[in-house]
Amino acid sequence: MSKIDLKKVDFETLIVHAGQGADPAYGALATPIYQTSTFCFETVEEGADKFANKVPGYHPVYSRSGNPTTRAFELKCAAMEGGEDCVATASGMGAVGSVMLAFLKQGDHIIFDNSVYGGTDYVASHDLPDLGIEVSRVDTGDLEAVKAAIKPNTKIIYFETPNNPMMKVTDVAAIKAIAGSDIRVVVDATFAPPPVQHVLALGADIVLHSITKYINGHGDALGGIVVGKAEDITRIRKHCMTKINGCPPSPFNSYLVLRGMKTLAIRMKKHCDNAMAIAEYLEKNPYVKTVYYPGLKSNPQHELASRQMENGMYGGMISFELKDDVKGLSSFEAGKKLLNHLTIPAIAVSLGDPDTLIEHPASMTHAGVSPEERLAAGITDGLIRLSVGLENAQDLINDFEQAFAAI
Ligand code: LCS
Repeated sequence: MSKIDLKKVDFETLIVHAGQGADPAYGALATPIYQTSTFCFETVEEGADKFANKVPGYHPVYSRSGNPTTRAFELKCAAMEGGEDCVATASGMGAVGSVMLAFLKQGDHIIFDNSVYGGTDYVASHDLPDLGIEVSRVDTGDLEAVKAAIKPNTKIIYFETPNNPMMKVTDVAAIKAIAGSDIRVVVDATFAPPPVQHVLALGADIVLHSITKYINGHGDALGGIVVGKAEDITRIRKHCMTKINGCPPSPFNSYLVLRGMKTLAIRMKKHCDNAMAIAEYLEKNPYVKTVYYPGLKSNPQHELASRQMENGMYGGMISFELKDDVKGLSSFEAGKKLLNHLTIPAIAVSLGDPDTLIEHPASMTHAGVSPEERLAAGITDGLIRLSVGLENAQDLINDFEQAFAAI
């Protein structure tokens, strides 16, 4: 383990070293991939003691409940978020599902933001009600509506900030003040991981991420994490992640994420700088009706975003909508042409990759959300979502220029 006092160093240093150090076996600097399903005991007594947690230190017994490569990844993520502990999962949805099953039972109530990732929306609209869990959908940007939705059986308030795909920012501290100590505030911060924001410090009880996105950052592994108080994380790990969900990440994927996270600080800065340049370009473009990016001064949530997000960074995600009369085409038809003419962005879902990705939420990430719910959340058929990559910003702008010209 690293000897550095992580409390005394900047995030740029912390993210390189946290959770890692010379490996105890041979001193390897890069954390080895412990590609094993099980771990041997010298004696029956040692096995029994390890299962009974009577052995000090980290002592994995079976890779579903613990693996040294995955543990290094978890410890790095706990340090990244400033939380007591972390549990890693095989995907972001594994993290979402494990939190739900750990803290909700039949008859409980959860307040969900009215606009979340399509997969999470399915959990709120179908899976939880099927289990006898009451779900209220409210706009968590409307604090009075959140207050009014609270019931005696409310256990969780759940939202993404910024949210997928509208970039709506929810005031974490204000929601926690409404929730009080009995209701857990669970925040999906996938769209803006540290160092862009630290939602536990703002008052969230639990933060989760799809690390498939920025945290791994290379578009080559799925994964999820949940960070919070040690007691909560133990409950999620023991009762859900390792049991009913059974969804640990593979040691190889944990290794990939550890590798990717070494550059998280510099990658996020570049994603944010590029996104700001492109949002400003799109805002001035005569064919664009609206740009959704909290970094823009014209964004109605810019002041809140500036309080909640750090060091002038607002994330690398932008959504925008074209005007309805672009060369005689509807916003949707013009948008399709624009995407088909771009040469640098890949037409693909997911986000947070080095490559710029562009997609159409209504037919892709949010196709499973009902048209009424989509419209209520602002997801029109003409909305386009852009995950700004690490390429040169001017190259991306030039590509947009030629694609707009070709519509
Ligand atoms: N939370 C958010 C905010 C997400 O955007 C996603 C996936 C998940 C959770 C689930 O994570 P996964 O299981 O995929 O690791 N979002 C996707 C998207 O916008 N395009 O493709 C996947």
